[in-house]
Formats: sequence, structure tokens, C-alpha cells
Amino acid sequence: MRPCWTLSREVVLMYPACEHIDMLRILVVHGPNLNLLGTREQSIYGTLSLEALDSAITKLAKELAVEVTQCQSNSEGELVTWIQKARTRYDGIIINPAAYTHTSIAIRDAIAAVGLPTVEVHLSNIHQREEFRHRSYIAGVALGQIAGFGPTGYLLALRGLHDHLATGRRQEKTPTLVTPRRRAKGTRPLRSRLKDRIQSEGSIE
Ligand code: CA2
Repeated sequence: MRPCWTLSREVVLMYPACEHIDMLRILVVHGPNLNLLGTREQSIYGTLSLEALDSAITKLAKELAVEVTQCQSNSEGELVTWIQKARTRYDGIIINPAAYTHTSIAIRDAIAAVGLPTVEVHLSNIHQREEFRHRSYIAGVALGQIAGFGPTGYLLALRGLHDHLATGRRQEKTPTLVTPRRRAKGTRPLRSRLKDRIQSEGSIE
């Protein structure tokens, strides 16, 4: 994260700010076969299409002033790549890994590697279904899991993740007061050294 520096008399206020500090960005990832939503198995997954589900997510995101991007893939590798890329572009992830929930160590490792708060969502209550759906490789690296609420589960996830991130952001936004250390003999004051760096580099990263 790029810090902005404010120089003032003997104190340096450091804001770990960046361009999107006011707009949280969340990636919504839909796993395999979810593109078929609303067309088959309606007794389990409901009648809403994926497009309609994404619209409902976008509508709530606007109310919460969150930027959302949705994506769907039937390929495990593509899902892993999107999760990896999310590290520098998003603040959090909502994912329904679908059948990969129960098989994919690769998706679990990707989520663990990026370290972004991630909410696992399932339309159905996987714990009430066949034994093989009870195990989730994702749950252990997720912030939380929501299952059994149908499309509403995504909206609950968005509210929960927004709340989690917004609380963190409020803490982050509080400037950290850095008081100058006693200067070693012969060295120039920090303020003067920073000024030099700003002049030569344009900004301080
Ligand atoms: O309940 C969920 O959301 C699931 O993640 C859905 C997966 C299933 O493998 C998980 O165990 C639980 C299946 C997604 C397939 O979605 C379809 C939707 C409509 C028609 C056919 C499949």
C-alpha cells in the first residue's frame, strides 16, 4: 500500500492511503455449472438466473458504495488465476466454488496465498445433502461460510464482508503518529531527508 506523507513541524503523519480508500472493491467468483442457474435443478438451486443474481448483488453493492466485479468459470485453473490476480485489485472475495468446494486444494491454496478476506457461499445447505458435500476445502481459509439461504446468501456475504472491511478501514484511516527518534550524530533530520527524496523522486513510496 502506498503511503502518503504529510510533513509538519516535528511530527510526520503517515496515512496508509491509496487511490481506492473510499471505495471497497469486492470480487464475486462463481464456480462450475453456476451459469446454468435457473434453468435446471430448480428445486435445489431456485429459479433465479445467474444474470439476475449478479444484478441483485450489484444493486446492494451500490447501496453499500462497494465496487463489485462478478465472474464465472467452469475451469479450476481460471478460478485460481482470478483469485491470484485479485490480490492487488480487490479488498475481498465472495466465492461459490460449487463442486470444487469439495475437491480443490488449488483453490484453497490460492485463497490462502492472496490473504484476502474471503466469504464462501452456497445456495443449498451442503451439510444437509450427500456426505461428499459436507467437506469443504475452502472453509478453513475463509472468513466465513454461508449456506442454505439461496441467492440471499450472496447478499448476506456482501453485507458481512463490507462490515468486516469497513471496520478495518476505519482503523486504518486513523493516522499513525510517528514521533521522530533521537537523531544519530552527524545525520540530517528526517524531514530534510524526506524533502530531498521527494525532490529527487517526485513522491515517496
Ligand atoms: O449449493 C451450492 O451453491 C453448491 O455450491 C452448488 C454446486 C454443488 O456442487 C455444491 O455442492 C453446492 C453445484 C452448482 C451447479 O449449479 C447448477 C445450477 C443449475 C443447474 C445445474 C447446476
